Amino acid sequence: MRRYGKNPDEDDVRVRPNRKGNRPRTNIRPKHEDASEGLVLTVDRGRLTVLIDDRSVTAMKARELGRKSAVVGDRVAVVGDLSGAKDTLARIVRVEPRTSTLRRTADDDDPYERVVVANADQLAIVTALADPEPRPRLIDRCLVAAYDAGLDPLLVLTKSDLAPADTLLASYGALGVPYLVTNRDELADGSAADRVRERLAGRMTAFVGHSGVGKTTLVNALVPDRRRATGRVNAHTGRGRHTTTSALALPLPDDSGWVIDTPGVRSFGLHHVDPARVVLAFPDLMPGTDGCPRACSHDEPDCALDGWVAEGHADPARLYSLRRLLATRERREGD
Ligand SMILES: Nc1nc2c(ncn2[C@@H]2O[C@H](COP(=O)(O)OP(=O)(O)OP(=O)(O)O)[C@@H](O)[C@H]2O)c(=O)[nH]1
Ligand SMILES: [Mg+2]
Ligand SMILES: [Zn+2]
Repeated sequence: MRRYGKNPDEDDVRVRPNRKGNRPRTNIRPKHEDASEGLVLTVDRGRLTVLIDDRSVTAMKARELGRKSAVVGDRVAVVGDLSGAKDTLARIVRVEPRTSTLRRTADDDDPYERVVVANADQLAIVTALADPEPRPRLIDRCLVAAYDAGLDPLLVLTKSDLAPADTLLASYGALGVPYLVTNRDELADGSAADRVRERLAGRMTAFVGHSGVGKTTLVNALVPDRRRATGRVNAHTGRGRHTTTSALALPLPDDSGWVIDTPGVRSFGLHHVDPARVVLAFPDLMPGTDGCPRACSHDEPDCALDGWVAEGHADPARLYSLRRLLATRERREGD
């Protein structure tokens, strides 16, 4: 089975799908009361960079953590040398319970989950309007993952200097997903960053999308003093070059939130997703599920939603959108 990704140590732990979204607390808690709290900023080959107060401390997992992984966005307890001085290495002794866990699998039939980020509360789904071509299937998949994990989605459509946004936006109208459209000129004059920043205020937002869509370009515009490398899109294949190879959390100026730049993905497998959690993102449809059979997928002949919507209780376009999202798991990407 193909395993996605180049950073096997980032969260290379086989985990059981957990339907509740949060992991149980670890039972090796009470020790290390002297430990300091920190935030995982990035993970690179088993070395984690943890922000403690205003110092970046390099740390590794303590043996007692076992196979439990710490990922970007995790709150962790750290002991040892916390000076942040060169060549020091602290130890992470605890990963605090997460408020959210964004997961994906390589494929829908692949039970191997990887955690993309922890504790994010917003998912910016970044899609280029051209170069590379937008792929609505990936947007739908990211939406499902966001709803499943309890993150608020934000659609960010880049490169409107190359192609218009209307067709793509029309197909998301009924979903009511908030969106932003950016282009090259607005990146240059700072107005794109200003508009995006408004949507990020006070939140921890993970940026995801295909390689080359402009995630890092946008993050650089938002956090200008921490420039990361960006990459040209290959003129022949129309694909990005996977320039970013590890996730990195960056604070927005003036303590106004956090952004997490992530490596471009080829796919967003949804093996772990529970349809019942996706419906929660459709509060207008929820009452209609009362008449559903047990463990209804809401995309089957016995589903009560059809009759309920036909009686006029909710907008049929909303049910259509829900079904489209649920069905994205049965279809291959790129269809
Ligand atoms: N025309 C145009 N090009 C853009 C825009 N935003 C980004 N780009 C270009 O798109 C290319 C890819 O940008 P990156 O920011 O590296 O893309 P990424 O999503 O971070 O890619 P990975 O790190 O590989 O996942 C660069 O050449 C950018 O200059 C835009 O609004 N318009
Ligand atoms: Mg990048
Ligand atoms: Zn149903």
